[in-house]
Amino acid sequence: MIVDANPGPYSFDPATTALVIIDMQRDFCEPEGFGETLGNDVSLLRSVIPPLQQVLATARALGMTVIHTREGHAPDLSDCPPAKLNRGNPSLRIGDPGPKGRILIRGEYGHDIIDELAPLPGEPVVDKPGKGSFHGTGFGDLLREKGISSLVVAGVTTEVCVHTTVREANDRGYECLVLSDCTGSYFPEFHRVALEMIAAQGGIFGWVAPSSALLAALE
Ligand code: TIU
Repeated sequence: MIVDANPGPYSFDPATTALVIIDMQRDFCEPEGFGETLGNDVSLLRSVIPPLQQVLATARALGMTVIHTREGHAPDLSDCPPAKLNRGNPSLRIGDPGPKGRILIRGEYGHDIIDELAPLPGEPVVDKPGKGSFHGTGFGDLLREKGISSLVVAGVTTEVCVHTTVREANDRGYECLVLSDCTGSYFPEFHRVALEMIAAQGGIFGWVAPSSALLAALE
Protein backbone atom coordinates (compact mmCIF):
# COMPACT_ATOMS: atom_id res chain seq x y z
CA MET A 1 0.00 0.00 0.00
CA ILE A 2 1.11 3.53 -0.68
CA VAL A 3 0.36 6.68 1.34
CA ASP A 4 0.60 10.12 -0.21
CA ALA A 5 3.16 11.55 2.22
CA ASN A 6 5.93 14.09 2.61
CA PRO A 7 8.66 13.96 1.27
CA GLY A 8 7.23 11.30 -1.10
CA PRO A 9 5.15 8.12 -1.26
CA TYR A 10 5.32 5.92 1.85
CA SER A 11 4.88 2.28 0.94
CA PHE A 12 4.06 -0.30 3.58
CA ASP A 13 2.51 -3.70 4.13
CA PRO A 14 -0.13 -3.64 6.92
CA ALA A 15 0.97 -7.15 7.92
CA THR A 16 4.44 -5.90 8.87
CA THR A 17 3.41 -2.45 10.14
CA ALA A 18 2.51 -1.47 13.69
CA LEU A 19 0.40 1.48 14.75
CA VAL A 20 2.36 2.90 17.69
CA ILE A 21 0.42 5.26 19.95
CA ILE A 22 2.76 7.24 22.14
CA ASP A 23 1.87 8.31 25.70
CA MET A 24 -1.81 9.26 25.31
CA GLN A 25 -1.93 9.30 29.11
CA ARG A 26 -4.10 11.31 31.47
CA ASP A 27 -0.90 12.83 32.90
CA PHE A 28 -0.25 14.52 29.54
CA CYS A 29 -3.75 15.02 28.11
CA GLU A 30 -5.88 15.99 31.11
CA PRO A 31 -5.66 18.77 33.69
CA GLU A 32 -3.81 18.19 36.98
CA GLY A 33 -1.25 15.76 35.56
CA PHE A 34 2.47 15.89 34.77
CA GLY A 35 2.03 18.05 31.65
CA GLU A 36 0.15 20.70 33.57
CA THR A 37 2.64 20.65 36.47
CA LEU A 38 5.31 21.57 33.91
CA GLY A 39 3.27 24.68 33.11
CA ASN A 40 1.57 23.48 29.92
CA ASP A 41 -1.97 23.97 28.59
CA VAL A 42 -3.06 20.36 28.17
CA SER A 43 -6.15 21.32 26.14
CA LEU A 44 -3.77 21.80 23.18
CA LEU A 45 -3.27 18.04 22.99
CA ARG A 46 -6.91 17.08 22.88
CA SER A 47 -7.41 17.81 19.15
CA VAL A 48 -5.41 14.64 18.50
CA ILE A 49 -8.04 12.40 20.07
CA PRO A 50 -10.85 12.26 17.41
CA PRO A 51 -8.64 11.56 14.35
CA LEU A 52 -6.57 9.08 16.34
CA GLN A 53 -9.72 7.25 17.44
CA GLN A 54 -10.59 6.83 13.76
CA VAL A 55 -7.14 5.54 12.82
CA LEU A 56 -7.17 3.16 15.78
CA ALA A 57 -10.60 1.78 14.82
CA THR A 58 -9.46 1.22 11.23
CA ALA A 59 -6.19 -0.44 12.27
CA ARG A 60 -8.09 -2.75 14.63
CA ALA A 61 -10.68 -3.61 11.97
CA LEU A 62 -7.87 -4.58 9.57
CA GLY A 63 -6.13 -6.67 12.22
CA MET A 64 -2.99 -4.52 12.22
CA THR A 65 -0.60 -4.67 15.16
CA VAL A 66 -1.39 -1.90 17.66
CA ILE A 67 1.11 -0.99 20.37
CA HIS A 68 0.58 1.62 23.09
CA THR A 69 3.30 3.26 25.16
CA ARG A 70 3.25 5.02 28.51
CA GLU A 71 5.95 7.18 30.03
CA GLY A 72 6.40 6.63 33.74
CA HIS A 73 8.35 5.24 36.62
CA ALA A 74 8.38 2.55 39.27
CA PRO A 75 6.83 3.61 42.61
CA ASP A 76 10.29 3.69 44.23
CA LEU A 77 11.61 5.90 41.37
CA SER A 78 14.55 3.50 40.91
CA ASP A 79 14.25 3.95 37.12
CA CYS A 80 14.07 7.75 37.21
CA PRO A 81 17.45 9.42 36.84
CA PRO A 82 17.98 12.36 39.23
CA ALA A 83 18.62 14.51 36.17
CA LYS A 84 14.98 13.92 35.11
CA LEU A 85 13.50 14.11 38.60
CA ASN A 86 15.12 17.44 39.44
CA ARG A 87 14.78 19.16 36.07
CA GLY A 88 13.00 22.50 35.89
CA ASN A 89 10.77 23.97 38.54
CA PRO A 90 7.50 22.04 38.35
CA SER A 91 4.73 22.62 40.88
CA LEU A 92 4.74 18.88 41.49
CA ARG A 93 7.65 16.54 40.80
CA ILE A 94 7.52 13.01 39.41
CA GLY A 95 6.33 10.78 42.24
CA ASP A 96 4.60 13.54 44.21
CA PRO A 97 0.94 12.97 45.12
CA GLY A 98 -1.33 14.86 42.71
CA PRO A 99 -5.08 14.95 42.12
CA LYS A 100 -4.83 11.99 39.70
CA GLY A 101 -2.45 9.98 41.88
CA ARG A 102 1.32 10.11 42.11
CA ILE A 103 2.69 12.04 39.12
CA LEU A 104 3.90 9.76 36.29
CA ILE A 105 4.03 6.62 38.47
CA ARG A 106 3.01 3.23 37.06
CA GLY A 107 -0.26 1.95 38.46
CA GLU A 108 -1.61 5.44 39.23
CA TYR A 109 -4.78 6.72 37.55
CA GLY A 110 -3.04 9.68 35.92
CA HIS A 111 -0.32 7.51 34.43
CA ASP A 112 -2.81 5.40 32.48
CA ILE A 113 -4.06 5.91 28.94
CA ILE A 114 -7.14 8.11 28.42
CA ASP A 115 -10.48 6.31 28.19
CA GLU A 116 -11.02 7.43 24.56
CA LEU A 117 -7.99 5.41 23.40
CA ALA A 118 -7.96 2.61 25.99
CA PRO A 119 -5.99 -0.45 24.84
CA LEU A 120 -7.95 -3.60 24.09
CA PRO A 121 -7.00 -6.83 25.84
CA GLY A 122 -4.09 -8.32 23.92
CA GLU A 123 -2.73 -5.00 22.66
CA PRO A 124 0.77 -4.55 24.09
CA VAL A 125 1.37 -1.58 26.38
CA VAL A 126 5.05 -0.66 26.62
CA ASP A 127 6.05 1.13 29.82
CA LYS A 128 9.06 3.34 29.25
CA PRO A 129 11.13 5.39 31.68
CA GLY A 130 12.37 7.80 29.04
CA LYS A 131 11.16 9.76 26.08
CA GLY A 132 12.06 7.16 23.47
CA SER A 133 10.18 3.85 23.26
CA PHE A 134 13.31 1.68 22.86
CA HIS A 135 15.38 2.88 25.82
CA GLY A 136 14.94 0.62 28.86
CA THR A 137 12.00 -1.34 27.40
CA GLY A 138 11.16 -4.54 25.54
CA PHE A 139 9.83 -2.55 22.56
CA GLY A 140 12.60 -3.64 20.14
CA ASP A 141 12.16 -7.32 21.04
CA LEU A 142 8.39 -6.97 20.66
CA LEU A 143 8.74 -5.56 17.14
CA ARG A 144 11.16 -8.34 16.17
CA GLU A 145 8.86 -11.05 17.59
CA LYS A 146 5.95 -9.67 15.58
CA GLY A 147 7.98 -9.29 12.37
CA ILE A 148 7.36 -5.55 12.20
CA SER A 149 9.46 -3.43 9.83
CA SER A 150 7.38 -0.23 9.55
CA LEU A 151 5.79 2.00 12.17
CA VAL A 152 2.86 4.37 11.87
CA VAL A 153 3.43 6.74 14.77
CA ALA A 154 0.87 8.87 16.63
CA GLY A 155 0.53 10.41 20.08
CA VAL A 156 2.17 13.08 22.21
CA THR A 157 4.17 15.15 22.30
CA THR A 158 5.44 15.61 18.76
CA GLU A 159 8.84 17.09 19.53
CA VAL A 160 9.52 15.07 22.68
CA CYS A 161 8.41 11.41 22.92
CA VAL A 162 7.20 11.04 19.33
CA HIS A 163 10.42 12.53 17.92
CA THR A 164 12.70 10.54 20.22
CA THR A 165 10.92 7.31 19.33
CA VAL A 166 11.06 8.04 15.59
CA ARG A 167 14.78 8.85 15.79
CA GLU A 168 15.48 5.66 17.75
CA ALA A 169 13.39 3.63 15.29
CA ASN A 170 14.97 5.19 12.21
CA ASP A 171 18.46 4.33 13.46
CA ARG A 172 17.31 0.73 13.94
CA GLY A 173 16.06 0.47 10.36
CA TYR A 174 12.31 0.96 10.84
CA GLU A 175 10.41 3.04 8.28
CA CYS A 176 8.26 5.52 10.18
CA LEU A 177 5.19 7.40 9.01
CA VAL A 178 4.20 10.14 11.46
CA LEU A 179 0.55 11.25 11.35
CA SER A 180 0.43 15.05 11.43
CA ASP A 181 -3.07 15.41 12.91
CA CYS A 182 -2.68 12.47 15.31
CA THR A 183 0.38 13.97 16.98
CA GLY A 184 0.33 17.09 19.11
CA SER A 185 2.40 19.43 21.24
CA TYR A 186 1.89 22.00 23.96
CA PHE A 187 3.76 24.31 21.53
CA PRO A 188 2.06 24.55 18.10
CA GLU A 189 5.27 25.97 16.59
CA PHE A 190 7.31 23.01 17.88
CA HIS A 191 4.72 20.61 16.41
CA ARG A 192 4.98 22.21 12.98
CA VAL A 193 8.76 22.35 12.93
CA ALA A 194 9.17 18.87 14.43
CA LEU A 195 7.13 17.43 11.55
CA GLU A 196 9.15 19.44 9.03
CA MET A 197 12.36 18.07 10.55
CA ILE A 198 11.23 14.46 10.05
CA ALA A 199 10.50 14.88 6.34
CA ALA A 200 13.32 17.33 5.50
CA GLN A 201 16.45 16.29 3.61
CA GLY A 202 14.56 13.63 1.68
CA GLY A 203 12.98 12.16 4.83
CA ILE A 204 15.94 12.19 7.19
CA PHE A 205 13.88 10.50 9.94
CA GLY A 206 10.83 9.28 8.02
CA TRP A 207 7.60 10.38 6.38
CA VAL A 208 4.73 12.68 7.42
CA ALA A 209 1.10 12.59 6.30
CA PRO A 210 -2.34 13.47 7.64
CA SER A 211 -4.47 10.57 8.85
CA SER A 212 -6.81 11.09 5.87
CA ALA A 213 -3.98 9.98 3.55
CA LEU A 214 -3.36 6.82 5.58
CA LEU A 215 -7.09 6.03 5.74
CA ALA A 216 -7.42 6.56 1.97
CA ALA A 217 -4.72 3.92 1.46
CA LEU A 218 -6.22 1.48 3.99
CA GLU A 219 -9.92 1.77 3.12
N1 TIU B 1 5.32 11.90 26.24
C1 TIU B 1 6.06 13.02 26.23
O1 TIU B 1 6.21 13.67 25.21
N2 TIU B 1 6.61 13.43 27.44
C2 TIU B 1 6.87 14.73 27.78
O2 TIU B 1 7.35 15.03 28.86
N3 TIU B 1 6.51 15.67 26.86
C3 TIU B 1 6.57 17.02 26.98
O3 TIU B 1 6.33 17.70 26.01
N4 TIU B 1 6.87 17.56 28.15
